[in-house]
Amino acid sequence: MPLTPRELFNKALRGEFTPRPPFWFMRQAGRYLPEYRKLREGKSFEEMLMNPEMATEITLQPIRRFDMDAAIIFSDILTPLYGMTRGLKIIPSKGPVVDRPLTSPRDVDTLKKTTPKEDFPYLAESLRMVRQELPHHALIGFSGAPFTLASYLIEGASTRDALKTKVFALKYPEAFSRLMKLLTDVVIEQLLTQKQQGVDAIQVFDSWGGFLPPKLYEELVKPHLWRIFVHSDLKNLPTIFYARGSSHLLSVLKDLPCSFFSIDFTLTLQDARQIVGPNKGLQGNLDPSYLLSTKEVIVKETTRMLREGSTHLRYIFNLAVGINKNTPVENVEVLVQTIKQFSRDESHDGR
Ligand code: 1CP
Repeated sequence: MPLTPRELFNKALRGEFTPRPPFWFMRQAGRYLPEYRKLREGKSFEEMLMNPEMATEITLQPIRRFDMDAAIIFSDILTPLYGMTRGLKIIPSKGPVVDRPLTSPRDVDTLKKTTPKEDFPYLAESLRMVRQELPHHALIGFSGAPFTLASYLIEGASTRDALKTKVFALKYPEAFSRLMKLLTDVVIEQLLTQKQQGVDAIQVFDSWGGFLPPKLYEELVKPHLWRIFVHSDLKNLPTIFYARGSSHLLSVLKDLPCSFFSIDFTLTLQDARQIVGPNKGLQGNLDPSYLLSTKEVIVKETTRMLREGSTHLRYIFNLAVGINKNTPVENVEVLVQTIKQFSRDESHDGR
């Protein structure tokens, strides 16, 4: 009997032999899919996010089309922030915007600690519905990392450099630490809720963590991540940590007690492996720009990467950053077929 996608995914999480590496794509649900754009017409992002039937449909769309091994729940890293701050909205041409960003230590005290049960019950309900519809695919839950969430609250929008966040942390270390503690509590509860709904793994996204130099990352961020990953109720759940633009941070991150690191395109899988050692899993790291090129280029680079990654058993194929919204779906199909046809050499001595 061939393995189900869920079995394949879980075997790779445990470091067991699989005929090929499992795969999913960051931002696999969303704007490059015509069926997503159709459903999105005339609705706000929040209307879709907060409606479990719609969130379930959007989560399933890429699986129906491409049969990835894992689905990632359609939600957002900003979900716990809606009840926490005023006027958070996603504006289609601009991204997230917060009405009153944090500018002083006292502003931290105005934040309300949100809980999944009271403030975003739709997340658990969406997961319950997806889990029911998709028993044979892996399901991934996720949250933003505390630093990235802090940056949205302080910058008030997407950031090019996290400058305001860094200055806030340097000028007001005590208030910043309070903010990070609060966000860490919120993240932990969000992850526990997702675990209760039977997710196979969770991924924590530190999308703006790469703006910090190693020393600041180690002092200001790492202790909070540590608290997440050693939480007694999260310990037996596989955890994937992703910090975008973070090759300079990997030697600081390497002993974090997570199971996998998701690697962006600022280093090769081989170099990442050298840094993190043999016992951590790696996920990544095709630059999604390839998907806007040609079939031949996609097949060639994907095959090369599959060979590079799958010398080791704890490997999940993924993109380096989220899929671009202008990606032709035919090119994603080429990528998917290339991965599905790949066969790991049975005789390899990967660990
Ligand atoms: O149609 C639209 O306009 C909405 C676009 C969209 C989508 C599809 C947003 C708004 N969020 C999402 C879903 C989403 N976001 C998922 C689940 C779907 C999937 O991956 O298939 C996930 C995992 C996220 C995670 C997310 N949201 C991150 C981390 C990932 C990364 O790329 O680093 C970040 C930074 C966000 C914030 C966010 N949400 C949406 C926007 C436009 C943004 C801003 C991104 C930015 O600040 O550049």
